[in-house]
Amino acid sequence: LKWLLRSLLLAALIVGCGREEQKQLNVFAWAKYVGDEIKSGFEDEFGIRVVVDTFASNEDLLTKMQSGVSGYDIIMPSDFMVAIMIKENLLVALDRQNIPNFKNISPQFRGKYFDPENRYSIPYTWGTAGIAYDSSIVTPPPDSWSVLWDEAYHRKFSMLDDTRETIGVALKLLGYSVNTVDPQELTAAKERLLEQKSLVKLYKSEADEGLSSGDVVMSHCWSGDALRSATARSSIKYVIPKEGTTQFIDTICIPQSAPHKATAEQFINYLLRPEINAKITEFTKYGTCVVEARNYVSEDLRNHPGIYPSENILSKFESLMDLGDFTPNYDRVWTELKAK
Ligand code: SPD
Repeated sequence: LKWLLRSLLLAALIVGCGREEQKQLNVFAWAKYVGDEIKSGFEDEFGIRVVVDTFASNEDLLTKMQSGVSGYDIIMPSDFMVAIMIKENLLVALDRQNIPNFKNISPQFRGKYFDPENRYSIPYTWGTAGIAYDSSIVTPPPDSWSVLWDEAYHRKFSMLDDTRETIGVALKLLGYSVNTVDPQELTAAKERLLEQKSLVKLYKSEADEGLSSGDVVMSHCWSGDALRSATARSSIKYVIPKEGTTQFIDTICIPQSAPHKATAEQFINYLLRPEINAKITEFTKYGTCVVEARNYVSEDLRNHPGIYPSENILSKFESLMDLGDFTPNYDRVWTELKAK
């Protein structure tokens, strides 16, 4: 009898733990990337609580994942960071049978260089980096990255707190590739950023916040965040400088250390339903990869080229690439800039 009782107790504990494990999904995302409606829709339908923490740069996300004890089930690295994480064996190979809604993803967004068979990543959003500015104050309207070196805007603008993007601005201004591995070009970019530093009010990746509050009049900003701040302050406009820019695809991945892998795949599948995916567009103001979602978004976003790009736009700008062994050189420039 003792043996039977002990077995029953053990079985109850196992079932209990199993259930407990299924009840929470831990998401690590960019700021304002997973809206309350998306979260609560999943929670209500599946009875699983969704907890979202945020990070501000791909490098911060990588550091967290390298520590190996994050507890996150879903992470959202950008393109080049997916390549790095695959190389470092930090991502789970997805079981497509559990993600049948993968079929809803437009061919335009599949098979990109960083994960040619989408074994590890599902595209979540896409966008560009540019300049968001208050058109009632910044005149004439800027058309070049050089406005971010203009003394007239001394401590009135912000730059992204992002190694590759911000070094990328200086590289573009100098006419170089954002993926240069030429040490002299990188040094030239560093010098431009050091010259600029005293003009910069702050380095911040949530650039929409300063623009919406009026704390800054101009920002190096990602497209969706620019659109978000334009909803708060209608005089905000967004421009892609004539020297060119970066475009990115942010993705959804499951880290190797995820405690709830099956639930994570269930969540990914849920996000790829057109009517749910439309809510991502509405909330983040970024372009998404599910074409059918267009039928569910509001009229003003439905024909927005920043949300639904023409066929060629995703090859028009430069994507950040994994620079392999050269990456620490960028990290050193960034550390030096931030320390000055
Ligand atoms: N608030 C959402 C910001 C999304 C940023 N995407 C980052 C791309 C980095 N290359």
